[in-house]
Parts: sequence; C-alpha cells; structure tokens
Amino acid sequence: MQHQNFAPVPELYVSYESAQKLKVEAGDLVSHDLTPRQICDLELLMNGGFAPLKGFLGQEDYDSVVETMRLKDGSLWPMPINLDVSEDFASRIEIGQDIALRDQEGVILATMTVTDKWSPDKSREARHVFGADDKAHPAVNYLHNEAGAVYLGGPVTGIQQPVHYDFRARRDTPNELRAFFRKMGWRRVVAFQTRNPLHRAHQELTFRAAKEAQANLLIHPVVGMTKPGDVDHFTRVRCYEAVLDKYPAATTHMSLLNLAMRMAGPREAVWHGLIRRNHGVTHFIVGRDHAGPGKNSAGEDFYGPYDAQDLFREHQDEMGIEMVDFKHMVYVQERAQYEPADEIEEGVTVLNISGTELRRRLAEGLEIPEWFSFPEVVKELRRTRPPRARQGFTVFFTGFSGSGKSTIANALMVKLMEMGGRPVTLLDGDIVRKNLSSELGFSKEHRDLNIRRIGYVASEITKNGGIAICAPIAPYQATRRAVREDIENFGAFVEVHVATPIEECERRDRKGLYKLAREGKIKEFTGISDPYDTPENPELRLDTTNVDVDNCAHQVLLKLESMGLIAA
Ligand code: PPS
Repeated sequence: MQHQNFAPVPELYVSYESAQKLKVEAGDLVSHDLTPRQICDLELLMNGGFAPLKGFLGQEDYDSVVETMRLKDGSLWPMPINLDVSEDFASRIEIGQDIALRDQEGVILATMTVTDKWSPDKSREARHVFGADDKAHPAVNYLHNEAGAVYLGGPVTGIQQPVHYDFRARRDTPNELRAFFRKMGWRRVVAFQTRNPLHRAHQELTFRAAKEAQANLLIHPVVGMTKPGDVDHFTRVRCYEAVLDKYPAATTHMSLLNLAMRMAGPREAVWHGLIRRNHGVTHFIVGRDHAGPGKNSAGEDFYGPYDAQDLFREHQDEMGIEMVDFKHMVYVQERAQYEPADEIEEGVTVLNISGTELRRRLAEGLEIPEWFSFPEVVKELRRTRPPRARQGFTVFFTGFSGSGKSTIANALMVKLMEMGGRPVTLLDGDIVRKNLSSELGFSKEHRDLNIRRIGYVASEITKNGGIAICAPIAPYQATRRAVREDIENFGAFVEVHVATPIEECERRDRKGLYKLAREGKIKEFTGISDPYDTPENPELRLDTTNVDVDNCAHQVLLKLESMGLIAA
C-alpha cells in the first residue's frame, strides 16, 4: 500500500540571490532558444517533476533509456529527455562549455554545462520508445521533422520557472502539491491524468476510483503539449473548473501539469506514474489505451489496449505508486446512472457517445444530451467550437507550376465572396513570394520556410474565423503535414491536390518556365529537376486536363459543403 511521502523532491534551482548573479553572468554565454516542447521539459526538470533527472540526458543515459527504460545507474526512466539542437548550433559548442537556455521571449531560464554531444539514430529511438518508426505517430513525426539533428546533454542549473500568465493559481510544482497534501492531511491521493474535457462518465469514474483507493482525488490535466487537434487548454481548464463543483467539497483538488506529452502509450503511462509520484501522489488511474496516439499508417492501433496497464503493473512497486484500473463507464438508461460496463446485466439499455460522435455533434451544432455531459461543459465547448459552418478554415491547393492552382483558387475566392459570411484571403504562391517571402529562393530550406510562413498566416486567419485559400507548389509532404497540424488546431484544413500531370503543365508552359528549366537556365525546378511528393490522402484531387476552371472550383465548393464548412 502506498502512503504519502512528505519529503520534498530535489529541485534544480539555485537560491534567489545566486540566480540573480547567475542571470547576469549567463548573459555572456552562447544561448539556445528553447522550443515550446523543451520549455515544458525544462520546467519539469527544474521543479523536480522529472526527478531523478538532473538535466538533459547524456549519451550513455540516453542509450540506456532508449533500450532498457532505465538510466545507466539502473533507475527506472522510460522517456528520453533531450536537448535537440541544429547541426549548425552544435558545431559552435564544445564539450564542457556552459550555455544559456532562453524562453521564446529571450528570458534566461537556466544554464546547462554540456557534457555530451551526439547525433542520435532517430529511427532506433522511434522503434524502441514509440514501438515503430512510423510518422503517423505524432512523436515519431516530431522526432524526424521537428527535432534538431544533434542532442546536447548535461546538468541544468535552474534560474527561474517559465512564466505562465494563465491560470497561475491552478499551477503547482511537485513540492507545492506535496505541501498542499500535507497541509490538508491527505495521505492517500489518486491522480487522474487527462488531455480531454471531463464529461459525466469521467466524473463518475474518478469519483469511484477515489472511493476504491480510499483516497483523495487529484485531477491533474496536462496543459503543456498534447495531441495535435486536441481541445485547447484554455477551454479545457474552464470545463474542468465547471466540473469541480460536482465533486464532494474538500475531497478533490485540481492542478495543471505543464507536461509535453509524447503519446507513447505504455512507456508514457510509466512516465506519467513517475511524474505523479514526484508530485506526491500515491495512486494513479491508468485507462484503456492510456496516452494512445491513434492509428498507425496501416490503420492499426500502435499499442494493445491494455499494454499500458500491463507495463505499469509490472513496475508499480519500484515506482512507489499504485495503479487504479480505469473502469469503462457507460450510462444505463433504465437506472439513469453511470455504471462500469463489465458489471451490467444483459437486456438493459446502455447509452454512450464516443469522442468522434461528440466532435460531430459539436461541429454540426446538434444536441448533446444532459446524461452525457454537464450543461456548463457543453456551453464552453460550443463557445470554442462553433458549428463548422461558422468556423474558419483553410483550403490548401498544392501541385506543379502551371497545374492551374492559382486560377482555381481565384475562382473559388470569388464564389466564396459571393456567398458572403466570412472574410476570404488568397495566399497565392506568387503573391506570397512578392509580399512575404521576397528574399527566398527555391532550395528545400527556402521552400519550407515559404510554406511555413503561408501556414502561419493561414492558421491565424482560420483561428479568427476567416477563410484562407493557399496556392503554393508546396512540394514536400512533411511540411504540408506540419501546416495541417498547425491549422487543425483552429479549424478545418482542406488539402486539394491539383493533379494535372507534369507533361500537361509543360505542354501549357504558361510562363515559359518549363522551357527555361529544360535548358538548365532555372535550377531546382519542381517536377523537372526538383522533387514533388504526391499527396497521399488529400481531401480532394483535381485533374484539370480537359476540365474547365469553373467546374474545378465547383468541385471544391461541393467538398466544402459535404464537410459542413459552408451551408448547403
Ligand atoms: S514553393 O515550392 O511552394 O515554395 O513554390 P511557390 O512559392 O509556390 O512558387 C512557385 C512559383 O515560382 C515560380 N518558380 C519556380 N517554381 C518551381 N521551381 C522553381 N525552381 C521555380 N522558380 C520560379 C513558378 O512560377 C511558380 O509559380 P506557379 O504559380 O506555381 O506556376
């Protein structure tokens, strides 16, 4: 049986006076600007959430964690926590050098003494840690497409916590939570990890878990980084606050965890357990498919539904935290209450609304019954996710030069403006290159930068309820995917592959560029001397050969209509 251990966890911060001094000295060090994910990792390193880690992993610890889920001293630790940087930055760093770690505004949060520098085998990391080197897994995709090529490792000296302006009163370090539990006399605490809004079923299951473990309850949602496409944490926290009133007073506490999830299923569950243990928790709820990333590229689940529970159970004694199985709760209509699915007799009417069905109902503005969720929660979700026909969205055309992207995009824009209701912006390849990217050429790096800029503007337009129509070549699949992920946080991303064959584009040669490309006068020309990754699953594919522009634009409109983005 686990009981609360009230001793504080070690933090990596220096005293206030030393921090002031160190901050001034660190101003002269070479600086690394932390990515959003690294800021989350650093916060938990510094405040003891990742104890026993003392910094970003060195190479031996990394190898050992990747292959055996243990640090080289044998301590259980399932997740590599690395400071990934670019090759260019790494080439300027010597072993033994101190570097300053800055947040995105340039504030120095910590220094790190670099003890290790190496180029990791990312495919090996993906296979061991995430179970497959498959980019359908969000963390594998991150590893290959976002993370830098070189890892730096070494001990971290904490200067200050990352600043959070939102929900400050709801954020606690491990030692603050431990002190709170001590003050309240809570000796047994069961934590519930979540990245989703809580509905009645969750309330019921957490309530039951607390009763079963004879423990107080900690709702411990992740507000750092979750799965792309999740409900944003601002909305979720407002939803959690609404649900908190439904628990018996003084038995339940909510605290926000600034963790960057990896969606690594079984390993992630063990990681979550260790993090919660560091926060002074004695019990942890592990569900079916805990921290599951969804389907792999073959359409199958990455992990078995109970793999996470099995791995957790195997290690729980060593971790010092006990697992409470998540009960799948369903609503029994006859008795008007939630009950565990495995305790229900045959013949009763069981009601359930899946996550997908909930999203559909929100998107289409349909009823969400009171037995499923609390009216306050539904109200918050509806505020953030109005029906699709009132949300912003992006139509992203991609295809060869001369495929007809711009012409169709222009026709679509006019048709959408004729309908009215939302502002429409066209980000055509040529217009963008004139106004946003005039200094860029056509190397892979520059094309990526160009598409990222377009994606950024489109995501802002989408977020603010407008329609962005983009029409660049956008030849690289990974970049298109990254843009999709950014935009899907705010609204729909409709990829339209203008699949006019290269021969037809060259035959048309409207700008005379293909001729110049063939003559070698234009280098790196897409389709001639530079690659184009054909979109695998676009929302729509158009071939403009023998089809007029009006018809193509009309096909896009029909698609938008079928997706509920414009009213029929
Ligand atoms: S990219 O790859 O998405 O950044 O390209 P994009 O910004 O859409 O720019 C493509 C237009 O630039 C002209 N152009 C070239 N295209 C491809 N390869 C090379 N090397 C090149 N050099 C100039 C070309 O006119 C493209 O316009 P569209 O509208 O696609 O025909």
